[in-house]
Amino acid sequence: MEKADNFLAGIHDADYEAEYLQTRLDVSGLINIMGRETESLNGKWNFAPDLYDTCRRSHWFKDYRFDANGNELPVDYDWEAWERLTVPAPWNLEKPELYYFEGHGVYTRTFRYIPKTKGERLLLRFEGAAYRTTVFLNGKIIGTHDGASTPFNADISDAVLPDNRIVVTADARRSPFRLPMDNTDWFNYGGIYRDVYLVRLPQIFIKDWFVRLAPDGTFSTILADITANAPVNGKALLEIQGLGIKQEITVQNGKGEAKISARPELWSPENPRLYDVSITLDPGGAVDSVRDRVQDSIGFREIKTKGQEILLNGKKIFLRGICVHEDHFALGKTTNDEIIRQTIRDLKEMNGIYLRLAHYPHDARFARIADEEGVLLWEEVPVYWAVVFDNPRTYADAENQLCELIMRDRNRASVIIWSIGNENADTDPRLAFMSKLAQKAKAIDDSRLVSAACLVNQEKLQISDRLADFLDVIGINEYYGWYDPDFEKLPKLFANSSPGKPVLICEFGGDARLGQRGSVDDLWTEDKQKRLYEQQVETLKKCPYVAGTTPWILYDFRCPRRFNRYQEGFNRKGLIDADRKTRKPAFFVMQKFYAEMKIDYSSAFDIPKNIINNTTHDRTF
Ligand code: GCB
Repeated sequence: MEKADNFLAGIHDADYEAEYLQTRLDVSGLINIMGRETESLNGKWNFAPDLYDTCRRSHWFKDYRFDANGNELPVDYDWEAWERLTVPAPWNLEKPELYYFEGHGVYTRTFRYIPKTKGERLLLRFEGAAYRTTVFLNGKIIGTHDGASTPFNADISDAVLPDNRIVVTADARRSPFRLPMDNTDWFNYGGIYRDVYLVRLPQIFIKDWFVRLAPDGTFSTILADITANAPVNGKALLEIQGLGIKQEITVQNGKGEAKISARPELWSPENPRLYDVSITLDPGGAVDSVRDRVQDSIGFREIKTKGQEILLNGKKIFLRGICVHEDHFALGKTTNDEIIRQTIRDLKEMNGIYLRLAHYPHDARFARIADEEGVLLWEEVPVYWAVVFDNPRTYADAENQLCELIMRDRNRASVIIWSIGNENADTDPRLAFMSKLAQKAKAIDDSRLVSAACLVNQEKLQISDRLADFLDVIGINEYYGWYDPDFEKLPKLFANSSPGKPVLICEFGGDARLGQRGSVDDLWTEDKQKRLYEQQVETLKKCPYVAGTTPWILYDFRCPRRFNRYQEGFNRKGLIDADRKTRKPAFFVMQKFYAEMKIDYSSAFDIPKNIINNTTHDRTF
């Protein structure tokens, strides 16, 4: 009997996981699905917690219930009899018994599939599942993905049948080797908590496209790169409505690029102008495939630094922002358009234009809605605290998550900064790890800034982190007046430092339990938090190299490290309660500060005279 048929064999195999790691669902297979038609697999899935990972050890997914003679075997699972959980949702909020569950879980459901066109490929797509996910279809291993917050997909064309059973194992254990590692200041939600869907694709299709304004200071060139799923030779047609662009692009070996002269209206918070972009691929006569066509709405803007300033479309900008976690009192890490739009309304009420999406990639809808709403974004990978920086596999995981995020969002004008980490001590292994990540981000995206939220050098009381040499913008987290009660260190820190680059204060703040009152010296009160914010903004606004601020944090959020009488399982540094409605007084301190910091960049659209006439759209340089 082959091992796969013996449902008991795995219990003696210490290395049982190896076979699931042979096919990785990583960035190399990731497909840009923006604007494509999808068929949702959301809904109720059967689920069982599987603490000992028996599904993978004993090959439950093969559904081997009878031996060759038809005898029923004593298998330990029963798909249909299992309880039904909602997908997408973190399992923790589905049932009280699962609240602190951090183990393996098994999900399963069935679906029907009938091909619609000849040669059609079928893609199975997950927008986010935590942390290590192994996917099986009709008894076959499809592959394994690592990372809790980035999308992954698999081409299941060769495994799909009219009637299908999909089995997904999710391993949400924390580990020092994972990203995030085992100690974080947020809740470790598990399971399939973002959308799952099918996408039908022609045999030859556009796997990825990257369309942006050339970051050359002239605002007059659009760059486009396209990649097909196979090394075809043919052509593609790029159309941009509203600019009159119809540009033919030669595709060779599956790749094509164009440099197009154009003068789009520039995207900005005040004018979030998006253009309808479409690309049609003609894979050449040799291939009998339906022509693939993708569509997207894309904004064109330039983000740069000059000395200690950040320039949006050539004009100095102060990033009036705040941090936000993806954590909702009822839905946890699952989100929807309305939650995102409300977050943006709250930001705008505070006179803000910028959000730090901490500390991992948020749902893909965020950047799409931010594009429409004119909100600038900092997006981050979970290289958080004491990562095992000298482990090559941890690095490979970090780089993969970064690349998946960049590939997902690099057509979004709203995203202006890739953050490669948060509060990591300045050691040699960390420098090697994170400088490589910074270089990677630059290599695959020339149209954004790279940053990280760094620690202050407390010994020197200085902004001096060796990673800064690899960053465009230095992010700093400082908690003067809270973790370090000596607020006077903040002005000293600024006076002691000459970073030579723009600095973003990525975090400051302190906890306040909603409704808790007291003197300005009583911790946990709204009064103390308000005073702390007043002190902070007075100091921050005088520092010439501070180019923006994102205090910690917009809403209170769940955190299993926080159990004093005011916290009760939540980090209470929000300016708005966990109910996402009730404002604390410090909210209005930021509102006032940001009203003062509004910079008029309406003149950002003044285009240098010498390029005004250069508006032909029909040629490639
Ligand atoms: C930090 C971390 C953030 C925490 C915050 C806090 O420095 O970056 O993840 O939640 O402080 O509240 O302590």
